[in-house]
Amino acid sequence: MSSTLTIHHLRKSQSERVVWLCEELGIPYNLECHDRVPPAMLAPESIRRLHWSGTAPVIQDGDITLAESGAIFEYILAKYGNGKLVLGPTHPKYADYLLWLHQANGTYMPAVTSVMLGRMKGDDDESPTQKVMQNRANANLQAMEKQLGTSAYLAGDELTAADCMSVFGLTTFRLFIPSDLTEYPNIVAWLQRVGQREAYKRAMQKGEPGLEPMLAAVPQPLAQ
Ligand SMILES: N[C@@H](CCC(=O)N[C@@H](CS)C(=O)NCC(=O)O)C(=O)O
Repeated sequence: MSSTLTIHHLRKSQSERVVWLCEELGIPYNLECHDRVPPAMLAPESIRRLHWSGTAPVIQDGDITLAESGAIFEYILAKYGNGKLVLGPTHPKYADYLLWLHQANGTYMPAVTSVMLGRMKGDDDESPTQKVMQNRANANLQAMEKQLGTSAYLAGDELTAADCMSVFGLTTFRLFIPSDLTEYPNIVAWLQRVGQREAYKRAMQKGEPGLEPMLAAVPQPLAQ
């Protein structure tokens, strides 16, 4: 089915989340995949031309070009979602939904990215700045582990957009900074549950053919 909505996906990046979101919603979209440019593995010119941010994801919809995962999620959910994957203010899990919808981009991924950049410039993991950021990421993991001990998904027993936003930070993101999730069995069970979803499988096959989804506690190979 033809669509005015185009997702620009940078391979091995957080833009896989938007592909997954659209597959869960069952809406038509066009997918354009872009490859990272070595050696720095940044976005190619084809992404930079689209939006001043120079980062993925970017979507185009008619005259609109939009970047920033959170903004893109809100746009797609409001415009095409028909209420799917969203919890409203009267729902008992509304606050959980909002927290986990924003936690990955607001805290977890920035903290892990900061640790990764610190390591790249040779900072000792025991340095105060590295420890602050590592502790922040760990607090997120501990809270997520606790939450997933109470329900199958982050905001109840049904998948919501909060899960679609959060999974990448625990899966493909580990290509860039390996981490062992053995201490977090509820998180690993949630990743496995996500991996069984047909929409997730389709999204990963379309966006990341050849990459085995990194759903295990210690996926192999981790480093690339
Ligand atoms: N806050 C932005 C971050 C986007 C971002 O940093 N995307 C990365 C992919 S994981 C990217 O495009 N990196 C390539 C580059 O910086 O050149 C969002 O959530 O969309």
